[in-house]
Amino acid sequence: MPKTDVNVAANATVTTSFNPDDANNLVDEDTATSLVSAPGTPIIVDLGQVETIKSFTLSRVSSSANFGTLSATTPEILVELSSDGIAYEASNISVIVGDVDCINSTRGQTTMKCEMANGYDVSHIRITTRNGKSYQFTELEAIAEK
Ligand SMILES: [Ca+2]
Repeated sequence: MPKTDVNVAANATVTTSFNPDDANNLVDEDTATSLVSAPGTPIIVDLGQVETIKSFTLSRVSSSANFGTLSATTPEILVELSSDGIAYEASNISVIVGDVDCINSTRGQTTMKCEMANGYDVSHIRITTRNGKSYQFTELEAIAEK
């Protein structure tokens, strides 16, 4: 069987203490639904198991978004990856020198996308908006070949 790209974040379990009733909107594969973040409040996406992903894409509503400043220490949108839900490493989609390299990345008004070289084992993705900023996220996708 040839492998195909699968969005392993689809209908993952999303936990956040701000707007928790909207949490699933982040992973419902519908760009018309969204989850608004609160500064400093993490949004945790639990894939349910370790998946070897080759890319992830975080989309947001452009009208809500002044593009987060890419910063070594204080990114406005911090994206971190974990393979156990305990220890997280920052993706360099959001920090200049990340623990998790992107071989290709996109940082735009509505899209942050990171492609990783050899796949990366991930069970949890944590998104935290900072510096007093809130964003209206429409969808997180994490792509694995299956
Ligand atoms: Ca959505």
